[in-house]
Amino acid sequence: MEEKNYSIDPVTEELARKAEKEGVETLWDRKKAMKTPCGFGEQGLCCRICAMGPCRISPTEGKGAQRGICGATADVIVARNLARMIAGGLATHSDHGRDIAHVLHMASRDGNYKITDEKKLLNLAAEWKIQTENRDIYDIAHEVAEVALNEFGKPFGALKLLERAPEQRKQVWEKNQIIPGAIDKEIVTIMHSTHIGCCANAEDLIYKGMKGSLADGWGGSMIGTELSDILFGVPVPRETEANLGVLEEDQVNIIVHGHEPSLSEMIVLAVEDPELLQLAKEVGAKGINLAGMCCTSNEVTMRHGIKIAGNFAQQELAIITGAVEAVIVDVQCIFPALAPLAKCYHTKFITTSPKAKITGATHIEFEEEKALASAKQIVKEAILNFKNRNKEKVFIPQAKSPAMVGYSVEAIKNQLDRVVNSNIDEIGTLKPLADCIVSGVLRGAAGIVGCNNPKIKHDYGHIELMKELIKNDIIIVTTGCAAQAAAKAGLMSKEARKFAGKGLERVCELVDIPPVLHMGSCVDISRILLLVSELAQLLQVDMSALPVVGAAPEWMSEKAVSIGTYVVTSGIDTWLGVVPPVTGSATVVDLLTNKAEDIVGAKFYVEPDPRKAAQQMIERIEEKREALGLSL
Ligand code: SF4
Ligand code: WCC
Ligand code: FE2
Repeated sequence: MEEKNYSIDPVTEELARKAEKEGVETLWDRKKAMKTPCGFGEQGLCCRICAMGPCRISPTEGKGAQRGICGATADVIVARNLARMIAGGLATHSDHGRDIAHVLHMASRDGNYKITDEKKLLNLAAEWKIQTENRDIYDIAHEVAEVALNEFGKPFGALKLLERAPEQRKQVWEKNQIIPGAIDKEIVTIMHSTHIGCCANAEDLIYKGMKGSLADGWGGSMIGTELSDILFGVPVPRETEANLGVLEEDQVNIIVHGHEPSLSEMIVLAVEDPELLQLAKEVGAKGINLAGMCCTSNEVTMRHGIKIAGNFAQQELAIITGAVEAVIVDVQCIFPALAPLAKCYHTKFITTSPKAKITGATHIEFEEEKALASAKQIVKEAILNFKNRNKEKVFIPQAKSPAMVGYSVEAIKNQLDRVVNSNIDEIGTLKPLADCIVSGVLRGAAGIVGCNNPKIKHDYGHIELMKELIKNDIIIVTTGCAAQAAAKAGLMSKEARKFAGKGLERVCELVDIPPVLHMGSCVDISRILLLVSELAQLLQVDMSALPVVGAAPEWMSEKAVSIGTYVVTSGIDTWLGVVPPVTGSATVVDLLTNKAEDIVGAKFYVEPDPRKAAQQMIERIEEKREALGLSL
């Protein structure tokens, strides 16, 4: 059978061939069927905001329609579309954060959801000036949850967590009037301003997008991460395995896919239930094997070492193994294609969230009030499905890679303490990391995040970029599907230090870490913001001064647009491997890839070739080092 050439991951290639043999389609087939994408859409030049349109602006100046029927220019249409993408991403991450806040609000000593990290709760309570003395920990938790929930709709004031940014950064935001208020308000304002006949100034729309994006990174996402840690525990380093080879032939295989840990944490508990294990034995399985996809996977691997089945582009392939009894999903990044595909195998495709019902799926609503019971019911469905497995259709690729995961900021500090002489120095800080960067042992750091996108060979964008950077002594922190690519490629194993340059290799040895650190899910990019923010404060500079860069080599979602924008707005240059739909406006392109630097101290770069991107990032890092007077 012909090479598919879709992916650098042999497991993915093998299963894509199996799909072809069995006559089922995957995203790559549909990508081919899509033929050439619409040029107007690709450049952001199509507007369907009102029913006088849709209007399409000719990409050639002076030729064809130059304005929409209302008179909107290409600049306005492109900027409006981009702002709406940011609002979409901001809404998605933030609604996740809000859900977690509700879960914290219902947490109780005898309920399903409990407080796992009291210290983190008390720290946050203190930060928010919530009374903690002589109070029950659950009363404190509920008040923290209320304050968090208020961040979504409060009528006055800036978002509280922005306070964590360095002074210099806050001044940049203030000067440009992009300090966000309530999270929901920022979404509403973008939707309002981009309505027909409202804001028609491209620059102003980009500012609104930047402001909104900050309500994601330093708002909804950060609330999601903080409160998840309080509820389910701050991640610590642990071992796991990654790729579809983690599926087990003789066990009930369950995949959790989606985003919110409130569901997956309960599934993790349910699969350990003795009665359910007994049931699994009764149906002829040796046990229950739980594995994850996308960010749900990141959440449960960070906190429990649950195995990583794969990333975004592999969700169909999991079903195509023929060995998965159930794919349990909640929200975001779930292909509707899983519904018809599951029908070609025995897999049960179970949706659980009222926010994401999918035609053709089995919907079993996950009720947080009776979370564990709901989770058990869902797991039971999976077990009972084991008997329907068609052995002839089963093919589990053997390949999987060992990985160390669980590098929260707290865990990183803990690792760094290994090189601290506690008689002289304070422990529990990022100072050793700062020292390594200052001395040049590490040249800098890169945050590599985001999705898969069939416009880029699967995982190639992530892995090539990571390899180039670690070779050049740039330490990598990663989240989302990029992190899973790294885990699969073996870059998160301790042996991976051999791919690192001399300096990074030495640091990995001393601190006992891999060169690529898994920091969690996409909402956990808030962890990266805090890491960079703390480093900047240690070195008494703005975040934009640090030799630190960001990249989303295979991004695809609106969430990624919001993330990229808040990372840039936080002062970190960001490389995109996929061109965003903005090329129809020279003004918008200039704002994002050039003028942004004067405004917020960082800008976007677009480079589909990961090797070239790596060179550009290295150059940029060296420029920043020079500007800071750090050793060359
Ligand atoms: Fe056309 Fe203006 Fe309506 Fe957009 S808002 S569809 S450009 S008339
Ligand atoms: Ni985050 Fe991208 Fe994965 Fe979805 S899970 S596919 S947004 S990186
Ligand atoms: Fe995600």
